[in-house]
Amino acid sequence: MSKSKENLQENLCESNSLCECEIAPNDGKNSYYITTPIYYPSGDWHIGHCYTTVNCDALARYKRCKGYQVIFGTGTDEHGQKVADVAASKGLSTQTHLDERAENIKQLWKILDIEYDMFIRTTDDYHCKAVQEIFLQLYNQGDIYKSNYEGKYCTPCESFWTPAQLVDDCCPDCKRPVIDSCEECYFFRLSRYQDRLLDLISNTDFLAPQSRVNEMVNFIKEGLQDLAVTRSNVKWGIPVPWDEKHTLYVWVDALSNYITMLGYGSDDTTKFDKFWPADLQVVGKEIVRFHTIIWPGILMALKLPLPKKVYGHGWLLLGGDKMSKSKGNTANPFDLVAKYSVDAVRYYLLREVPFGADGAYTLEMFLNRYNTDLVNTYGNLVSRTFAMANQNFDGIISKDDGQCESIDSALVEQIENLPKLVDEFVDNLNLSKALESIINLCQSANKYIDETKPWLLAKQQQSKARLQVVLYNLLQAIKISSQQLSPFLTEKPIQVLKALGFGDGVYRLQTLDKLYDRVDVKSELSKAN
Ligand code: ME8
Repeated sequence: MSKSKENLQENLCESNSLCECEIAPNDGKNSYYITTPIYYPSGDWHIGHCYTTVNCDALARYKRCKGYQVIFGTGTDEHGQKVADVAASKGLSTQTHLDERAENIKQLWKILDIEYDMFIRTTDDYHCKAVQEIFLQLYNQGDIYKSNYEGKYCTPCESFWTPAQLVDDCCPDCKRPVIDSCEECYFFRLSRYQDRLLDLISNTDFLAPQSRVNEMVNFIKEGLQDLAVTRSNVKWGIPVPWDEKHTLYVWVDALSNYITMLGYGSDDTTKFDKFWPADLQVVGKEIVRFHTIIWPGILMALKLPLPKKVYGHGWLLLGGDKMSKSKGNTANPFDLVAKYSVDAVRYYLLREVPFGADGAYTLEMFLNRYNTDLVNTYGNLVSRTFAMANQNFDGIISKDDGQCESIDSALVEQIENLPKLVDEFVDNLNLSKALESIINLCQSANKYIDETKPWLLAKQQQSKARLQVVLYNLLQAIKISSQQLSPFLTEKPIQVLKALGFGDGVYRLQTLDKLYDRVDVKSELSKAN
């Protein structure tokens, strides 16, 4: 376990944490394997990559808190002509370019507090070797055969298309022109698995959200073609072991990462035996087809269990008219974290756009979300309550049974209901709603302050006991909301939990710096312009 992971668990546990009681316990099965796509190191990493990864990280953290043994896997997809071309255009060797990009994304995950357990690079030796084993097995059992490919090829997407799939004679994915391709290559007998794939997608929960199912069903019903899975003119790829003038075409190589990362095809399959099949594979909607048709097709051929769920989330739209070149750096995640904090960036990515849907990213929306929810609601609740508890009780507040009033019960009920509510939202992968419900509790607690007027109670000696009840309830709201926030936001909620000094039913507050600084949106926007 990494140091930071240890600290997190410790802090959570010390503070009567999620893992002990507040998150509903797990369902008896104690392993959980979650993956992101492995990303192409062809351009700069942007907040779209962070979107998937932060969401998976929050889920992984949540599951760890519930007591699951989690493997959260991510990595980089390093083969293909495109990366080789990008390296060449920078005057770098392909390997040098890839090493730099992999280091850079690890740096990004570090500043975003992404606690991955496995990071795979498809140029890793163990992966290349395992992929060759997989390919050989598929060939030996007749799932791979050699033939001539004649059709259309999109070089930027590295995708083969049939003429019927083209849109206006262009690639249906990127809309760029395709070239005629005629070459000898190896094919995967995907057509063999058509009926089973149709059944999988139409009749099970394999693909979510439901809105993506129809498109895949229609695609399969049009008839699945066998798939060209090697190229003969791409040098930067894994060679076909028995026919080295062919290299494996990206998808068989890339998709296999999800099992080679666990040791499949190596001498040590302990992790694979324990963690496969994956519980959740999260991908952007543009690669749902690869993950719900080609990937299960390959697994069926290998006679391996299928992932329990593939979730195709929507896109953060970065190219809206508000994003101009001169503003480009505002969407640079390194800059965003440095300027506005890791909590701010994670919060935006988890809260703003419901997971299945598309949504725009703008600096303005990002800053407003931060100001409204983190500064004005959560941060403000914590600072007001800490200030009053310190002023009136030297920061030591215990539960006083006598003085409960009807205005307290609604807040107490909301506090008690929150863990279950969050749990249900997380189960449905609705992290945005989970966060909304936590911030709602903070809003209610702020309203409770306005209504109970603790500053007036503080003025009279005879209302001191009542003031104590009010502050205790507020600290409970802070404790529960911070616990619930801690898998999502990695910085401040943990500090708050520590500073609450909760033990044996008593809060012994410690010093706590201001959580979040309000940002002047207008001036930030004008600086960015
Ligand atoms: O497709 N909004 O890699 P890739 C939301 N190597 N998510 C986004 C996004 C956006 N604007 N932009 C990127 C590949 N993503 C392959 C995958 S897996 C075996 C191989 C996220 O670098 C989203 O998860 O193009 C998307 O699917 C992925 O990055 C694409 O990353």
